[in-house]
Amino acid sequence: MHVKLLGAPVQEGAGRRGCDMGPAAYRAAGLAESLAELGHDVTDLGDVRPATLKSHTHTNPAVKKLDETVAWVEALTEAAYAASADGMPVFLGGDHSLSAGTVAGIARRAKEKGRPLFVLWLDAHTDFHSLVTTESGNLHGTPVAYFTGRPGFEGYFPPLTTPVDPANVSMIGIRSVDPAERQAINNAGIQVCDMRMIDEEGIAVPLKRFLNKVAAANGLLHVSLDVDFLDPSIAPAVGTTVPGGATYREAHLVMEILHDSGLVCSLDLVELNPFLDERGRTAILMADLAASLMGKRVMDRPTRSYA
Ligand code: DIR
Ligand code: MN
Ligand code: MN
Ligand code: MN
Repeated sequence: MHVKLLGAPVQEGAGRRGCDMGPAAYRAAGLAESLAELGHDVTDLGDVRPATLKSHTHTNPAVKKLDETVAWVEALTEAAYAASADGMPVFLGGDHSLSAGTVAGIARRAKEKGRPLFVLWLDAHTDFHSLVTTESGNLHGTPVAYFTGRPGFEGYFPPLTTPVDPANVSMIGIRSVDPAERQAINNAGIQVCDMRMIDEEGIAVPLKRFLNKVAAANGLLHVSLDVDFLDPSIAPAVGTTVPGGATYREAHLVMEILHDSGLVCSLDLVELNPFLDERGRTAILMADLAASLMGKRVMDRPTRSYA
């Protein structure tokens, strides 16, 4: 597989500074080298640069850093579209607002390839606010609403050419949902596997259910991995820790099953804030999880064993 690393040093969507150091931390953690060791052809395309700033003012006074976020989403949409012509783009974040761009660009590419795009959202949060409903004003809480075509972005974010069908989105690991998001998620019909479901069913069952749906539709799958999907005890370097997250083995199992599925076309690694890390441990864990998704394993197994 030709893996293309693209740095997306976006920090304006998060409430704390430091996510702009994420791409450098993944490089220091040896992500490129560990993927190359697995036999992949790895190219580091360097960092994406934001588009030219345009000035917008939103009627919701809570909204923060709108112009900066729009400039990133614009540039990342084009970068994701270009990089997904062939090979597998891996976006090194950067806060989660970057996924408004990466998913929009990948969706445009999938449509050209005649394949439906599915999105697996691994996160403590649903990130389903619109510019109107966000209370914190941190735009990393909005990407899923944008790329599924939820109203409330027109005139600010780049016009969306190819919205992702909300029925093709699955969220796993969820444990922090704001009231406005809860209502909008239910209306949109997005599948949410919250931590209680994981406690009761295990993490593999809902994941395999979703992957079977992707495979049956001959779909492509974009994976968006937020550091706060993980329990803060193993992944402290994130601005929005929420207790009760995925364990070390649950997270690796998800990645291993994703690898076996052969369905993943692109990946976001988001919300790593190296300023909050402990000697790089969160960066190293995220890089190890990416390696599991790209085929690192203990013992060989037949592929597509998820069915
Ligand atoms: C909260 C926290 N729902 C907000 N969101 C996120 O600010 O909208 N934290 N995405 O990572
Ligand atoms: Mn997120
Ligand atoms: Mn989150
Ligand atoms: Mn949120």
